[in-house]
This record gives sequence, structure tokens and C-alpha cells, in this order.
Amino acid sequence: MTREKGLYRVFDANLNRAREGLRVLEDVARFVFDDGVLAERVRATRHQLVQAANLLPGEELLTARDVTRDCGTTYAEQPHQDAAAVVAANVHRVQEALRVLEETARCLSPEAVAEFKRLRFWAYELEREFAGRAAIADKAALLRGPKLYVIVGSAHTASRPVPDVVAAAIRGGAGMIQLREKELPARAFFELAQVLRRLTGEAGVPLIINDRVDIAAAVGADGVHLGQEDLPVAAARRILGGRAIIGVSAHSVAEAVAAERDGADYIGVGPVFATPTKPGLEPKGVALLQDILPAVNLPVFAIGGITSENVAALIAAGVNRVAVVSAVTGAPDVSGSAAVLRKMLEGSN
Ligand code: TZP
Ligand code: MG
Repeated sequence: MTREKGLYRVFDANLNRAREGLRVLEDVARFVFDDGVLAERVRATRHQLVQAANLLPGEELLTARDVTRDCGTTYAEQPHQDAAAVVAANVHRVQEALRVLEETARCLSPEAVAEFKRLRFWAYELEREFAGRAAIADKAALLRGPKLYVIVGSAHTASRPVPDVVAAAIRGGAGMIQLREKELPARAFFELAQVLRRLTGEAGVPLIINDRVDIAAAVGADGVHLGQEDLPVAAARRILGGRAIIGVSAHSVAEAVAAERDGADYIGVGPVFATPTKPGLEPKGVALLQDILPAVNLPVFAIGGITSENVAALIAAGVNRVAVVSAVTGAPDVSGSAAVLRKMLEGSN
């Protein structure tokens, strides 16, 4: 009898543990991810858990509860660093508690076993879903950071190896790297992207691939940059998932607003000034950026002909993020040129 009471105590403690863990996840979904649908699904699960527990005699559970005699109430809790850590701790707590409920129910209420098992497998799914959401939350933070976006391609490095140029740009302060290869065959593009993935990954700098969603997916890049003629954002999102950073080129307020509505994570606007890197395009000037900046709620990178000589004019116009090719990757001193631009941009707000 005493042994059975002990099992009821185990069951009771783990029922509370699972309920509390689910409650934390529900509130993270609601208040951190701002996702009412996910929050509702977690809430429904909490109710299913209670229903499964009701298959056991409630009185036995209540009489078994004896918090004052619990010898395990004083263990040390680890601090959580961020929302992702809160999610990880609580999703694991729910999974573990469900496993204990399943095992104890084998003695106390065999009919509840299958239900706890089903809920445990559901909790594994939930872990993947919450991890993806936490990464998206991180993506927003990731995108708030970079002010200097360096776009590199083998045609614009003054014959230097692309990885060397990227390493130097990162040393100088590039906050995001894009690989843009307009002529390379897929295999060579892929192999170069793989090298850059390692390099940027070690440096903790996001790697974006221009145009090629397939190559971005194949090398595990952080995202893709799409022009108006490339795949739509939704199609790229279907391939790369919610965690990917998707940037879109916009040449008007309407295109910028549409990109935001379609789910882009940042916008590139230009060419601001005439540029030999992409010849034949009419420069849009600073005025277009001044129209676009208040119209969208996304990071906006000015692009096209930007150098340390003219960036001050952009900063004065309220632009604080720029994307450059030649000013960094074509410069004799790649890291020094990146550092100058970065310093000027850091001075902006
Ligand atoms: N898109 C608009 S302008 C441009 C691209 C890719 C080229 C920018 O290169 P640079 O050398 O910084 O002017
Ligand atoms: Mg393109």
C-alpha cells in the first residue's frame, strides 16, 4: 500500500511538471513568438493531459500529495540565457514528465498509458516546432545587427581568391556576407559556397546566397537574396523554411511594400549611385531610400556605387545599412576598407 502511494506521488509530481512545462510553452508561444495558433495547440494538449490523468482515481492522487515530506524540493535551478533556453528546458521537462507518467500509469491505470505515450510523441514534434520558432526569433535579432553587408563574387575580387577576400572583409567588420556568382556553373558555385559556409559559420557571420535557393539549401546557408525576376519569397520559403533569411531587391516603394507583405526579412534598394559592377542601370538616388525607409518595417540596405567617399551623404539622409561589392572586395586593402565603412556606419543610428 505504501509503495503504491509512492507511485501516486510520482504520478502526481509528474502531472504537475508536465502541466507547468506546457503552460510555460503556451506563454512563450503567445508572448514571445506572438503565435496564437501555436499557443492554442499547446493549451489543447494541456487539457488532453488532464483528461488522461482523470482516468486515475483523483482522491488517491490528492491523498498521496505530501509536499512537506518531499525530499527533492531544494535542488538548484540553472539560469536560462534566452527564450530558446526557456523553450529547450521546458520542452524536455514535458517529455521527461510524460515518460514518467506513462511508466507509472502502467501500474496505476493501464488505460491511460497509450494516451501519455501519444502525448510524449507529440511533445517531440513540439520540440522541433518550438526550436524553429526560437530560431526565427533569433533571426530578427540577427538582422538588427549588420550594418555593412559585403557582396562577393569571383568577378569582382581583383583576381584574389574569394575565401581570402571574405575572410578579410569579416576581419574588417562585415556583418553579413553574400555570395553572388552570375557566371559560375552550379558545381563550382556550390563548392565555393561550401567553403564560405565553413568560414562564415566559424566567424558567426550570416551567409546569404544570391539567386540560387537550391545552393543556399544545399550548403545550409543562412538565407538567399532574390531579385524581382527570381523565385517569389513564398516559394523560397517553402524550400528553405521559416528560419532562412530572405532578402529582396526593391526599386520602388511599391516593390518594397510588396516584399515586406510577401515575408521578406530585409530589402536591398538601389542602385543608389551609378556603378560599373552592375552597369546600364539608372541610379535611383538617395530620395528613393528616403521614401522607402518610412514605408516598411524591415532592415533596408542601400546598394550601388557606395564608397567611403559618399556614405556620409547616405548616413545624413537617414540610411544606416549599406551593401557593397567593389568598395570592399575590389579594394587593395579589403579589411581596411571594410573597417572604414563599418566605423562610419556604426556612428550612425
Ligand atoms: N544591385 C544593385 S547595384 C549592385 C547590385 C548587385 C552592384 C553593387 O556593386 P558596387 O560595386 O557596390 O557598386
Ligand atoms: Mg537575382
